[in-house]
Parts: sequence; C-alpha cells; structure tokens
Amino acid sequence: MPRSLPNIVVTGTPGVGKTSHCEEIARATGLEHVAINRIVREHECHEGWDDEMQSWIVDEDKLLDALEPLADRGGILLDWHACDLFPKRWVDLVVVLRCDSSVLYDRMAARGYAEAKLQENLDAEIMEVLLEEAREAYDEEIVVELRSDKVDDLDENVERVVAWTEAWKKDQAR
Ligand code: DAT
Repeated sequence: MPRSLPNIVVTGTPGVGKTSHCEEIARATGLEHVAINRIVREHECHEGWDDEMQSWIVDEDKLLDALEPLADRGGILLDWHACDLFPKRWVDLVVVLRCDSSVLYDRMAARGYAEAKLQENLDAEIMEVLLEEAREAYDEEIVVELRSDKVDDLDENVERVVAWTEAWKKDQAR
C-alpha cells in the first residue's frame, strides 16, 4: 500500500537539535514526532541502561517491530541519533543535522553530560559519523545535511522540510 504521508528521519549527534526540529516540523505539518528514546522506554525495546554512555542498550529487532505499524501507515518523524537501522522502504527523506563543535560542546555541557559521552559525541560530530552512516544506508538524493547552529537555522530548516512535505504529498496525489 502506498503511503499518503511521508516518513522522515531526523538524525544527528545528541544535542544538534533533533527534538527541536521534530517538534516544530510536527507542529507545522501534522506529522507525528516519534522520539525513539520514548518508544524504546515505553515498549521496553532494550537490554538495560548503559550508565557510562547514558543511553539504552537497544534491542533493534524489538524496536523495529514496535515501529512497523507506524512506518507502514506513514506520516512519522523518526528522531534518533542513528539511522541505518530503519529499512530503506520506510524512509522518504533523511535530514542529518550538523552543528559547530564549540556550539555542540556548550549544549552538551549544559545538559550535564559526563566527559566520556561528551567527548565521544564531539568526535562523532567532527568525523561526520552520522552523515556517513546516512549516505551509506540510503540513496544519495534523499539525504540532506542541514546546519543547526542558530535559531535562524532552525526556522529555515523547518520551512524547507515543510515545503518538501507539501511537494511530496502533491506528488503522491497525482
Ligand atoms: P537533540 O534532540 O538532537 O539532542 P535538542 O533539540 O534537544 O537536540 O537541542 C539541544 C539544545 O540545543 C536545546 O536546548 C535546544 C538547543 N538548540 C537546538 N537546535 C538549535 C538551534 N538551531 N539554534 C539554537 N538552539 C538550538
């Protein structure tokens, strides 16, 4: 069954602005913000909590089972700091948010991240780990890299995704 609404992955290093973007895009488009952390917690798609990395040890099979009905229906914003686990057939657009390392450092420090997590995330951002992962997992033409340093970037990015969503819907309706 073709979907009448697109599924969009919003990914990037922790702190780049995934939640902020998804909330704004959801408000503007009516797409549903699916925060993977919440799904993992609520559906217990994990094998416990990694204290050092301060994140869940995710059971990917369980997570994908929990997401499948939503993805099949369409109209979701998948918000997660990884992306290559989502099957290609689910995904219409991948937004990789990027952030200047000093800005990102300040955002993570404000969250009180432990030094190990802060440093690992910062290295990942500098090495473009998420961008590479997205480019390897999906067709090049559906992966977009957007900056998220300032509030103006956020506003501009949201406008772009809203316009893309409208165009996608028109295209499907044809
Ligand atoms: P993530 O969900 O990727 O971890 P977030 O949306 O929670 O990130 O944002 C982390 C913090 O940074 C939060 O206080 C909001 C702020 N922020 C995010 N994107 C921003 C932007 N483009 N301009 C200014 N502040 C931003």
